Amino acid sequence: MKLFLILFAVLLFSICPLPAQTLRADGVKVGGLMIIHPWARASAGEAKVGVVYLTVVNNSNKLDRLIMVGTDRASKAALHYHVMKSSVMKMEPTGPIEIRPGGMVEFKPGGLHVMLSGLKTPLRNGELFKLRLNFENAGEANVDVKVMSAGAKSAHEGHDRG
Ligand SMILES: [Cu+2]
Repeated sequence: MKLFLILFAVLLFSICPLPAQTLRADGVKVGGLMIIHPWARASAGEAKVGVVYLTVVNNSNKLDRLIMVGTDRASKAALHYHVMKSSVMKMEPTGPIEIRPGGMVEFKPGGLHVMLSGLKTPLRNGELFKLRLNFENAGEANVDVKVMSAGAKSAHEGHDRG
């Protein structure tokens, strides 16, 4: 029975692609902040826009704010969020993102995201590219964004322009 359980666990682990990507306990540390699992979807064809998601955890006892984002990979990077307007999901630029002491902020499909426009080359599944994050207190962080398959439903319906 025990052997069966072990085999089962091994099997589960090997067929589930998620653990290696989402359960990484480590992240990039900057000051009291930790940036976890930055990822983007592969571009559809030659699309010039892209979206980055990530999680910021604030392990300090001071409020911090993400004030700016940037990358050499695109001509522009901006903080965006989704809003419902006349029952249509739209995206809009947002100001600085607060990360409370002991709290965390998740950038994820349908919510906060980093919008890239004017991509110099399309994002390809499996590649990494650099993203800069500037925090009010913690300063600058440079993270590797991992490009994942385009498969999942696009978070970009209702987007007017980059
Ligand atoms: Cu957007």
